[in-house]
Amino acid sequence: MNPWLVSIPLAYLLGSIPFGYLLVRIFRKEDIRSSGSGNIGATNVARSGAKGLGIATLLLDLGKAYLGVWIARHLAPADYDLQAAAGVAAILGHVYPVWLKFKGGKGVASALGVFIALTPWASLCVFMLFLVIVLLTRYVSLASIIAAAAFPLFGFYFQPQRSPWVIFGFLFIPLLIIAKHHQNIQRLLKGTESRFGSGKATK
Ligand code: NKO
Repeated sequence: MNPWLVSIPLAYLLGSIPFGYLLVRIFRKEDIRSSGSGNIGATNVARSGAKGLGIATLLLDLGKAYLGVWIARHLAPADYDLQAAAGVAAILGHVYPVWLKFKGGKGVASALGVFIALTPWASLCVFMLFLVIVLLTRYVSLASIIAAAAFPLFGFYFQPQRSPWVIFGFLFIPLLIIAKHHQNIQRLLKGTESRFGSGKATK
């Protein structure tokens, strides 16, 4: 069987597991989509008052995407293109999950999982950048946007392969993340974005 036919749907399905939604539904009997920013990501889960569930969401969203790329690598170890394509499929699953009428998350934690699998050093760099911006501004969304925008610089520096799939993955995933933050960008410009830990949240 062609490893692409197995890896790509599997990566999408793994990516589409909405852990933030599920954890809040199971442990708090609430719909995270009607709280705070309405996002199903780790930040909004933590913002809703469930710090532990927020951390679990971060790790599970990161892990599912990492696993999608990992499976592709084990089915076809020499095919880095397939790993990049599986990474894109995992992100599409997270952002457009069939289970939630294609309305998923913003792809930040999942992208970190994909990029840790594809290019660990570049991921460490964007993660450090992310941390610095969160510590300085307490805007998770701003840190996500800047880390996403900076990713291609680090990705192409640390990853010598320049195939169409790699170029597409390294540019498309960050662009999708930034596009999914359009409401956050508007709030940042208006000065109404909620800072992490302030307890405030607007939809
Ligand atoms: O609810 O709209 P919100 O304020 O929640 O949420 C905005 C937020 C959405 O994302 C998340 C996931 C948060 C994960 C935080 C820790 C992960 C560290 C990620 C660092 C690097 C990101 C790299 C992107 C690579 C292209 O933004």
